[in-house]
Amino acid sequence: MGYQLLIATPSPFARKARIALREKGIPFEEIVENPWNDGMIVARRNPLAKVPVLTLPDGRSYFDSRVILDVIDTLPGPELTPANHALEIRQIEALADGICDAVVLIVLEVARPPDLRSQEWIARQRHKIDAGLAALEDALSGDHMVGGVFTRADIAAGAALAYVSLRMPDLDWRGAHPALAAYADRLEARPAFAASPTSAQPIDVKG
Ligand SMILES: N[C@@H](CCC(=O)N[C@@H](CS)C(=O)NCC(=O)O)C(=O)O
Repeated sequence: MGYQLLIATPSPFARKARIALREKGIPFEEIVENPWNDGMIVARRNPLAKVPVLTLPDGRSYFDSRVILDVIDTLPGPELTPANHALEIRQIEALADGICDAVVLIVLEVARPPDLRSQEWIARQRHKIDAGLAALEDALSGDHMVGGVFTRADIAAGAALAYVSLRMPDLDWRGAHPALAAYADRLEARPAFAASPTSAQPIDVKG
């Protein structure tokens, strides 16, 4: 068995791992799961039953995209977390992941029956997204987030920006942040991003 990655096609967290493996040139099997359904492989490899999960050729599995990117960074290929900028890179990754967390919370809230939906909660998450996007634009310097080179900060930022566009098409972040939009377009033109497209997948949240 080679490397296996459990993903969902919309998941920005899974997309980080898909892109990182491709940037490294590591061949892997991409297995599409629906973590919301019963009987999925993901629940046997991650007690939290969330994607992504990376399984190594020796059978060990790792979950949580940040841990998975740490594992991927130990593999041969270009370094994604250069040591001289590691903290700044991780800070941007946390920011990008936090934007995605807020988007997920809005998507789940909007899926609730209208009388159970909290507009205050949605507005609270929306504020985090707006502030997070502004902070990403502030961090941007030329073509990259940190250190003038491509790093996992760019992988996380690119995954987050595409996810905002997928889930919140009415949020005109491109109009509000044109430099960030041009940056996202440059990232999406990279072969590893283009080979790891994000797309909607039906979810059926029970309960
Ligand atoms: N912190 C985790 C978040 C992973 C996550 O939330 N994955 C979602 C898909 S975007 C999931 O599998 N959700 C299923 C569930 O919550 O049961 C990471 O970075 O990998």
